[in-house]
Amino acid sequence: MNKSRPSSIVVLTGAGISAESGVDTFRDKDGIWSKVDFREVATPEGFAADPHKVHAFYNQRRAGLKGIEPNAAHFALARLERAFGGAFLLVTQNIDHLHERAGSQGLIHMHGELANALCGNCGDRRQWEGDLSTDSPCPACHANGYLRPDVVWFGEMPYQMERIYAALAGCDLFVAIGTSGTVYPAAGFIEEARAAGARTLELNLEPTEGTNRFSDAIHGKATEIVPEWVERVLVD
Ligand code: BJW
Repeated sequence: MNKSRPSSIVVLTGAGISAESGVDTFRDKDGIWSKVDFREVATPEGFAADPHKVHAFYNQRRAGLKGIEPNAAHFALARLERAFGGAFLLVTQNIDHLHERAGSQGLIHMHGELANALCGNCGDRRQWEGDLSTDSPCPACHANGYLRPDVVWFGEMPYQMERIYAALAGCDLFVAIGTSGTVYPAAGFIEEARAAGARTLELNLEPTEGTNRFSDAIHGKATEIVPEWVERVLVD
């Protein structure tokens, strides 16, 4: 295994990096999917069946964004992006804005952004801070009933996949942080990175089902292990 300083890093983050900021994860014991059926709120079919329920679910989570702050792990990744001399891509599955608020700049929100609305009629996408409802007219095409949260539901294609796969094909270090590795295509990124000959590292509270697929793993709270790892990369 090549332990020399990496020249191209791809970092994938999941809900666990925001957990210590007070954002719920999905599959932990008290996670979001233990309280709500994902088929009802996170699929196009669920939205078609009951848009009021889906809007209420995301309106509540959007309102919750106002009270949260980035934590030491978000700040550490922003510092890595600024201070690392090589190629760096941060890909997040999270729909919160904590990476940006910590100073990350070039990141990809592959599962969309909670603070954006998407029009299912004209494709307009724009920042949306308040509630969405079935009566909200699209500011671009003025059609009623088409606005939805700009998030990627099951069965939908995540964003910017070509750019992500290109970065994975050229990276020599892939790091997955705070993700259970159960949702594809993100769960398959490690195989892409391995096929490119990259070293792979899992940083998570506890071992995931896929831990053995990584060449290295460090387990603990993101606010502790991510800043420590970033400092090691930058001094190496
Ligand atoms: C800490 C911590 C601390 C806690 N410090 N760590 C069968 C086989 C293969 C694939 C499929 C299949 N059947 C269906 C599919 C495809 C499907 C899929 O993968 N399903 C699986 C569940 C099997 N995927 C899709 O549909 C995707 N699209 C797709 O495949 O497109 C191609 C296609 C298109 C058209 C037709 C067919 C195919 C889209 C997936 C969209 C996922 N969307 C969600 C909701 C987004 C909006 C919202 O937030 O409501 O995204 S689901 C949810 O899961 C959310 C997350 O981004 C995603 C990943 O969750 P994450 O981040 O990993 O969270 P957790 O909770 O699972 O894990 C948290 C981790 O943190 C844990 O490990 C903790 O230990 C750790 N942790 N505290 C460090 N303090």
